[in-house]
Amino acid sequence: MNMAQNIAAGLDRILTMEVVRVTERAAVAAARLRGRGDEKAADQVAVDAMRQELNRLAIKGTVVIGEGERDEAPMLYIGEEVGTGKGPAVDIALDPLEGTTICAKNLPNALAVIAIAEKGSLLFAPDVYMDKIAIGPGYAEGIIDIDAPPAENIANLAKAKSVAVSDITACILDRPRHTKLIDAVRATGAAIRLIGDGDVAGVIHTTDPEETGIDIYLGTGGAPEGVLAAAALRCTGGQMQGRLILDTPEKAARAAKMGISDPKRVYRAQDMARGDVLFAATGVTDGNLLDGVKFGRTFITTHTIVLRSSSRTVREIKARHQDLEKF
Ligand code: VTB
Repeated sequence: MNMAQNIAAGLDRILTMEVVRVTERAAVAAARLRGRGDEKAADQVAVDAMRQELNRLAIKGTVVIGEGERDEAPMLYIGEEVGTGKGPAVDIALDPLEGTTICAKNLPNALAVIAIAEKGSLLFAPDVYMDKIAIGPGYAEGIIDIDAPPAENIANLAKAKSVAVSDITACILDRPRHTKLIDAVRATGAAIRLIGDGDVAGVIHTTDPEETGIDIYLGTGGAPEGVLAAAALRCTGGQMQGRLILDTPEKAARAAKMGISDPKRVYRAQDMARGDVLFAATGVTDGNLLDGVKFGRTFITTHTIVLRSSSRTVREIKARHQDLEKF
């Protein structure tokens, strides 16, 4: 494939390699503040580091999922232009530290995350809650339904997997708002992994149940995290449905301003992240799929997963950084 055909097929594939540095850099910065009990500080250093590295990429990027609205986030705010400006126009969804609290407490599965897609192809989601359901690849389309009772979704998944319902594990955020959901899942006999934060990782974990022990993700988390997870699922395969929770006139108005005309719409992964998508995540703390950053005496190691939707390639990059000056 020559260069022109390569670009015509979607994102420039060189970006798949370049993007790794962006999440690596953010993860190392955040990892230095693991277990210090200071969410804000850990987030801030990750944001600074990610932004610095992102601005070296040869792209004309626009942040569509970022740290917040311009007035509340001085850096990596929604609408901020990033990259050198000389390169393809792309949309970017990012979370320099997904799981600020888990990083502050030094618990598993904090990540530095980014998704890059062709211009105009990521859902411009307001920072509200999203109801989500997700399973991994290899199942017939339609075996999950966000509007079906949890028992039905779990039974359908168990049947498709040819296992008993009691062999299924659901991942759910540990929140009071999920009391009913948790009771309904427990009543089926399925197991639950309750997570404190980090539902981007929770959704991604459904794509590799043998490794992670998680078969299905259920419940309500952040909408921006929903778009990031959808981008990952577009690359690995798997099914996801999400619906924004616009339960006040203010939220509905905010969503409308962002171009959302049907407030009750169910978005599938391919509706939240369309076209060619790249996704990268580096572990900050040790997790089910990724190791956290390790600080050696003379080197730092990072573990990153890089995914691309058009080829469905899953790359794992373990890097040993010896030029410690740059961190
Ligand atoms: C989740 C989780 C995030 O927010 O989306 C969650 O993935 C949802 O919000 O790590 P609540 O905390 O209000 O439940 C985080 O926990 C933090 O951004």
